[in-house]
Amino acid sequence: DRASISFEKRAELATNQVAKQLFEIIALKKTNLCISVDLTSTAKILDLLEKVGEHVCLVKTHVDIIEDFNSDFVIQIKQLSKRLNFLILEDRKYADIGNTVSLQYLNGLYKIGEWADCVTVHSLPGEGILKALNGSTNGVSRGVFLLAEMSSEGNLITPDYTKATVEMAAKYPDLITGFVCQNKDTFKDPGLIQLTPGVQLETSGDSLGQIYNTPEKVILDKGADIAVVGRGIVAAKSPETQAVVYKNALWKCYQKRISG
Ligand code: 5FU
Repeated sequence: DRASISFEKRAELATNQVAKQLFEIIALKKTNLCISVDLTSTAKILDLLEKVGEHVCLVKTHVDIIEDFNSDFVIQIKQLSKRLNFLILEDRKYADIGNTVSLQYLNGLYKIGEWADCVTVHSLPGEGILKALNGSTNGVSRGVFLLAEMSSEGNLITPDYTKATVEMAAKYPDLITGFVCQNKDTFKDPGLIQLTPGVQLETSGDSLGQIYNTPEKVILDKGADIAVVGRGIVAAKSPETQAVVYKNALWKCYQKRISG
């Protein structure tokens, strides 16, 4: 099963170029930690990434919460991503008809397609949404993480919806980087990445329905390849120290997992 295969080997099995790059970065930097930088000022985001960027493989953004978004921010985060060797995932969770999503992806204030290596997408509207994001902008490969499950309490995703989402993804091997999901049985393809949010050491949830699991639980029981940590790091007294704590805990679990 995919969870027992090394990230090096899985890089060779990936059909989406972003998935391949991500597997390679994970193996090289020995980190399967994704930081969710849910901050509302560009200075705070860049300052945080300067400190934690070397410890993560992926940086997840929500650009529409930033108060002072501007083109210089894009230049700077791209420079950081090159220097510290991480990819950028914009967690936009597109969920409209293909034509609208294509406009949202390439236009408006954020022009996400120009700078995000990959984006999150809901399967809800059907395949047109994947046709709209056809896998490259300006000749650079792009990727999609499809939402197959969510971490929040009472979400309306059913097992049938999850299964149909995985089947939809199989038709777009060049585009799909992986799934945002919560369980190891959700998909089998070792060339795809399981990205799992809802990870924290301190607490089991928040007041708005988020559900947390520990690094051990998500990597060893739930099959996560990359764990997404937001407030567990961002709200810590020393985000840098805490990033190292999560990085080491997650990596230890991965090593245990592949050693059988
Ligand atoms: F698709 C999902 C999901 O199922 N749960 C999530 O929590 C995405 N997320 C995102 O991960 C959410 O939008 C936050 O940006 C992040 C989790 O942040 P936290 O501070 O670790 O709870």
